[in-house]
Order: sequence, then structure tokens, then C-alpha cells
Amino acid sequence: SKLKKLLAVDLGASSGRVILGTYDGSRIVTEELHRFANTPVEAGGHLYWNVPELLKEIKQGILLAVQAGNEIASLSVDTWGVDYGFVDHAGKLLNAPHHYRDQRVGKYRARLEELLPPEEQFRLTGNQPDPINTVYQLFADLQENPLLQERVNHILMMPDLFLYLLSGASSAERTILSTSGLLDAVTGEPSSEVFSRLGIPTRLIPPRVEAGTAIGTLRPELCAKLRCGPIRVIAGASHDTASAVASSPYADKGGAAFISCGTWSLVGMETKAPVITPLSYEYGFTNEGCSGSGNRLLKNITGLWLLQETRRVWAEAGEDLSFSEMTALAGKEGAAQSFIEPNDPLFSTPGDMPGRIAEYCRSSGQRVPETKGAILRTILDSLAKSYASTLKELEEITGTRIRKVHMVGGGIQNKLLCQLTADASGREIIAGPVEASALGNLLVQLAALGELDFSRAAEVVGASETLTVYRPNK
Ligand code: ADP
Ligand code: LRH
Repeated sequence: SKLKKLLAVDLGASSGRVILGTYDGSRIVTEELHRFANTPVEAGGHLYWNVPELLKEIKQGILLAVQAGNEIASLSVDTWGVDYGFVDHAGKLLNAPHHYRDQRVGKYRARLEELLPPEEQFRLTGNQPDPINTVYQLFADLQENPLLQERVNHILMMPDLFLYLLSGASSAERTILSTSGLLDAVTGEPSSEVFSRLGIPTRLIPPRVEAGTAIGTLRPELCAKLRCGPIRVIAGASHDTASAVASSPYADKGGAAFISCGTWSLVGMETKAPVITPLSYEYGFTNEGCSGSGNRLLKNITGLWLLQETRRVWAEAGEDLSFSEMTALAGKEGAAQSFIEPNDPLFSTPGDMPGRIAEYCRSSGQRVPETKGAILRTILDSLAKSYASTLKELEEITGTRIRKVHMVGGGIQNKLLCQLTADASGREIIAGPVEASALGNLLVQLAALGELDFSRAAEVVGASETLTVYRPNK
């Protein structure tokens, strides 16, 4: 049969990429056509997405695909959760969208939680209350600038915004919207309770679409400029984590957990329905949507962000180490002597991670790691420990025994981290794919085009990717 060629645009914090997928009916061959920085813009003490620059890079990726003679059937965009842009009544993007690490929300958090206490947010939406969530950001924006209510026609979550800028079609895709803290856990529709308590009009959310909906085609002007034929634009599993889970090669979802390992580490399981119990709340789990009908029960753990910021700070101080050099340094160290709690708020904003790690160890009465290797080992061992305890919590919450753990994402290139995770958890780790979000993005597009029955997704991933198994050392 004819080869199908598709583009996945995956906008991660460590980089954005445009990946070409070629599907022959049983395997997907991926080729990275374009990788670019996705650095938030700092202006006036605030952090924003650089939308024009990213759009330029996405177009460049499409151009590279076309110039190489590929006939592209469709494309889709996935990004991290929670962020959004405002669209005015004329259909224009209003303002630069904020990045969730921006600090404006702090001022309005107490007011929001007075109107809608955290326990109630969880009960209503299934989302773990977190000041980065859309609901917190949106409330803060509308409080800070009440005129916005009149000027804004609707919001678009970031993947939906890029799809809109590429196609002109507005949609609210479910997986990305499921990170917002705005949806009713039972109906999957905007929670009237949440919106009315916070005085936010529900009209701000465009019509919902399921993951895998063809919403339009690339704008004709753009096709003319890029000299390409019509390219379908598909709302995929637009949340990068939903895409990553969609490409996790599970044999059996029942006894398997995932660790999506990138800037964040998302540790969780697929369940049939949201798990909203006092214990899942207490342990800090959230419920998000899968492509298809399932639920992602997971915990957001501050992940390789710790390494990214450490790397940046060291580079600024004159020593530019690659991630593989950092892994090698950590590998020469013995096991960590001191541990951090990755989710401590101390580590959530950009800054001097090595300094903050020292501060954390000092104030918790632990030895302060002195060398670069020791600092890196503290980060990696702490992450592995945190994954291990989260897996135990998952077992407790769901009453299932986790027999296998699929680790996916860029972080699995850190073989030390994979092995430490196997050791700390006492479980077998199956690592792969690395570009899980892009691959999931492609799989959902193929299903939307009618080229793939999604129940075969794991089989296709298995045929396309090399998986590595890590067994726990005693
Ligand atoms: P995101 O999608 O959030 O941008 P990725 O899934 O691309 O993140 O993962 C990025 C992380 O992968 C980096 O922070 C880094 O820790 C890790 N990584 C990337 N390349 C390597 C490498 N060659 N060796 C070890 N780790 C790597
Ligand atoms: C991972 C991720 C995660 C959260 C966070 C904001 O990239 O999407 O699932 O939503 O970013």
C-alpha cells in the first residue's frame, strides 16, 4: 500500500521539534526534520511564550518536509499542559500567552481558593489543584485585567492556538483541556460550578473535540507560500503527556504504569474512570484524559527540569556540559548521600538549581553535595526515589499490582536514571520510545485518517522502536 507521510510538531520545554512520520501499514519510520529552541521570553519580570518565533520554526519544519519531496497528508501539534492564549472578537491573538512558570498567579491564589477550596476543585474536576493550572492562571488574568472579559471571545489552549494559527479553525481538544482544572470530571464538559464560583463565563471555551479530529486544512496562503498541496490539520492527543502515553507500548494496561520522563516526570497508570478519593487527593494525583475514552491517573513530578536548569547555570558560569557528560559525571559518583524532594516549590521557578539544592540539603540537616558529580547524583537518585514511592502510592490507590513500568521520553537517554529507577522501585523498567510525544501524535493522526485501528498502536510502536529493559539490582 501507499506510504502515508505525516508531520508531528511537539513543543517541549527542552526544545520544539518537527518530526516526519512515514507509515507503511505496520511500522512508522520517524525522521527529525527540525529542532529548535523553545525559550520563554522574559519581559518586565514576566514569562511568555514566544508564539511568532515558534510559528516561524513550525513553518520552517513544514518547508523542509515539502522541499525534500514529501507529500504530507496531515499535521498535528502537541505541547505541555495548562497554558493558553486569548483570542479577541476579530479572531486575533490578544497579548503574548503567559508561560506557567510566570509568577503573576501568586497574588490571586488565596482569593481563588476562598471561592473554590482545593479539595473541592479536586472533587469537581479530578485535577490536582496546582497554581500552574489554567483555572488559576485564567482567574488571575481576569482579576488583574477586568476589561479582558469584554475583549476576549475565547481562550485556546496552546496546541489549539497553534492549530488555529495554521488552519483558521478553533477547537478545544479534550486531552489538553483536561489539564486545565476547568472540566467536570464526570461529564467532561466545562464545570458550571467552577465557572460560576469564579465568575468566569463558560463561553470562553470553544466547542470541544475528541483527540483525533480533523479540524481543517493548512491556510491556503500558507500552502501557496510553502508550495505544498492541502495538508489536513488534526487535533491530536494535543497534551504532550497524552501523546506520550498513547505511544507507550503496553502489552497489558492493567498491570502497567508509565513514567513520561522529560522536563516533567509524569508517573501514572491508565484507568477506566477518574480516581477521585481522599487518598488520591492526599498523595497529589491528578486525572487527565487519554486519547480514546480512558483516564490518566498520574502525578506531576518536577523532573529533568532540575538538570536543565543546573546545566544552564553551569554553562553561564563557563562550563557547558552536555546531558551525556552530566550523566557520565553522575555515574562516577557513588549513591547519593543527600536527597531532595523534587516537588518542593523551591525548585519550580527558573534559577540557580545547584544553589537551591545546597540550600535544601542544609536546611533539612543533610550533607551538602559539593562536587558537580555529587549534585547530579543527588538529583538523579532523588528522582528515582520519588518515582519509586509514587509507584507504590499508585498501587495503593488503585488496588492493582504494577508489574511493568514503561519509561518514555527524552529522559530515558539517561541510562543511569533508568537503572536507578529500576533499583529504587525493585521493578522492571521497559524504556522506549524516546520521542514518545511525537510518536503518539503521529499514531493519533493515523487513526484520525482511518489508516490505523488504534488498538494496534502498541504493536506498531513495538515494530518501530527499540525498547531497552532494565532489571533491578539487589
Ligand atoms: P521535553 O519534551 O519536556 O522538552 P524531552 O522528553 O525532550 O523533554 O526530554 C528532555 C530531557 O532529556 C533533557 O532535560 C535531558 O535531561 C534528557 N536528555 C536529552 N538528551 C540526553 C542525552 N544525550 N543523555 C542523557 N539525557 C538526555
Ligand atoms: C509535561 C506537561 C505535564 C504538565 C506540565 C505543565 O510536558 O505537559 O503533563 O501538564 O507539562
